[in-house]
Amino acid sequence: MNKLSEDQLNSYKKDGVVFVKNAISDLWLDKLADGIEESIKHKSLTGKIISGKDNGGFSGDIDLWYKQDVFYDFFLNSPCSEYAEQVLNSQVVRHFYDQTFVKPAGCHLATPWHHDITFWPVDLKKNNICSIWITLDQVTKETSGLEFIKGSHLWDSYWKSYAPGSDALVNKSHKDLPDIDSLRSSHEFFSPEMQPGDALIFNAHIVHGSSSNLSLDKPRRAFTSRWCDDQTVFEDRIKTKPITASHNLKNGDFLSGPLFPQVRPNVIESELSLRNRGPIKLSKSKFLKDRIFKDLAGFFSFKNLINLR
Ligand SMILES: O=C(O)CCC(=O)C(=O)O
Repeated sequence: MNKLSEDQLNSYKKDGVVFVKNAISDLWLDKLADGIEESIKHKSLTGKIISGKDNGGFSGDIDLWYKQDVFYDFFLNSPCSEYAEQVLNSQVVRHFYDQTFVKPAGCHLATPWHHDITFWPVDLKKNNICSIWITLDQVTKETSGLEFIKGSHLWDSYWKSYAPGSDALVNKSHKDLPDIDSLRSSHEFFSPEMQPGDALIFNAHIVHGSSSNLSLDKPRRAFTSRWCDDQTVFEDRIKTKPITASHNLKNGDFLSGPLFPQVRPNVIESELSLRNRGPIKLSKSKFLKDRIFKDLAGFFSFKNLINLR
């Protein structure tokens, strides 16, 4: 068991974030690096949308495990599910999804202050989700290391969520975050210097962001895996992360099934059989249909992006 200390678990509870030195081995790091390189060359439809245009070379993708074996292997066999089990304080841990954030040297794109919970098709009150952000490169705040407002996971608000370079998932019914940078003296920030293989594990509600990559020679590659317990409830709201493969979940169901497989205390073979047969196919028509019915304006902004590429 990759055990977190009592102090680390207390930081997760109190601050909403915990730093884990050498969270994964060099072997996993090498595998992630290869996987990320491959994912940049062969972006999914959502990856193309997320990466956008004129974003200083920024590249991101989502649900990489659907088609790349290395990311499937990573969530099944890396220590991340063990970290998740401890911070979620749950015997049952499910893989929610994975995501990359790559800012090449000199990439001007910042990740705006945001919290993740409003991005996601889950009940805003019934979620126990953590993210594990792993850096593949040495980072400081200046080279786009992640920065957090300590304790902001306890703020009782739901904010508009901005992704780097895109406002496609901004739901106008949520509030604007206060201008964090002009109120720096009112908050306590956390942005550790990190080495390849170090991780930050954080709560779904914590406010975080990152600057552009000011390094002129080093890329900043990051990989996030996200994890939930068995009481997290599916709720498909407008402007939330699309689920691009077929599933049978209805609003009010617990997140489960082949797209959100249980990993701890054990895997459930019937949930893995879909992926074990080969890459999970994205359904472009389902993706576009979802967007049309859920959110007409959002559909047109996505469609324009797709057509432009
Ligand atoms: O890497 C970044 O800049 C953003 C990461 C992030 O927001 C996340 O993993 O939730």
